[in-house]
Amino acid sequence: QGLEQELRGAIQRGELKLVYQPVVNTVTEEVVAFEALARWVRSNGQSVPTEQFIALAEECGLIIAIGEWVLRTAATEAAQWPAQVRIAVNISPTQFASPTLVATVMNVLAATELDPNRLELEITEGVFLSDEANVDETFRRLKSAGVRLALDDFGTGYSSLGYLKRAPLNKIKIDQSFVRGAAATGSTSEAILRSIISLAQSLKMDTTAEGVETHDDLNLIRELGCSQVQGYIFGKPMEVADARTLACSVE
Ligand code: G
Ligand code: G
Ligand code: MN
Ligand code: NA
Repeated sequence: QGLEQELRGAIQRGELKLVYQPVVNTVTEEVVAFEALARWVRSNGQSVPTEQFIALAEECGLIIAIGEWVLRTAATEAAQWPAQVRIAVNISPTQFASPTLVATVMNVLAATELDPNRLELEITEGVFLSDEANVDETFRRLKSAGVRLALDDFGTGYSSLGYLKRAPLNKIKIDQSFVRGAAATGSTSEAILRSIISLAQSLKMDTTAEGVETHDDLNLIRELGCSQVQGYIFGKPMEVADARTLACSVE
């Protein structure tokens, strides 16, 4: 209750910010994108874990306003980067189901003049639980706008395979639970990784392995043909100024 009331004014008080984590080409090790991740530092100086305030925002409907702020802020920033560096933004299921999502995306693209192809929306399987016709119509309109779509946290939900058929996805982000420690002896993750990557390749989708922290895991996912890596090995979520410097160092 109290926290919800506080979150309500957090945007106006400037308490929300975005940090940016690099996504790197597995082969060239060049930065190809950044994922924008929201942070909330309360007026008392305490940080609220992102999962916690995003869940709260989903429950009380604030996610629409917060999500719009995230999109606008991230797109404004990315519009200043070189053209080959994309920006990925997380879209929660309630936000995706909102009748205003497509208009908001179009509006942000127009205002920032960001190339739609440089905007990647990360959705989770939760999106598919809403009204089917609406969801499919939203996919259709986003696709025709030229925006890219990635399926986040892949492997952790239900019936992922049907969703791959239904949505015009450009990318699968393989959940950290399949990536971290995959190269360790006796790990069963390698077989799962191999299958996901080969499935994505047959469907002409990119893959990002999330949560790569060690050289062993990096080497493994590279051997398996995963196209991109995101993890502490290449960079933690960073402040906007550092992201800009890194983005602008890409040739
Ligand atoms: O960055 P961190 O590990 O704290 O993120 C925790 C969770 O919060 C992740 O699942 C991430 O996808 C989600 N998240 C981070 N930023 C946003 C955001 O701007 N919008 C939504 N919907 N989720 C976000
Ligand atoms: O659910 P989503 O994939 O959007 O969440 C991504 C989150 O995972 C980021 O917020 C980031 O904090 C976290 N993350 C990214 N790379 C690593 C990593 O290499 N190790 C760990 N422990 N967490 C990571
Ligand atoms: Mn994500
Ligand atoms: Na994820």
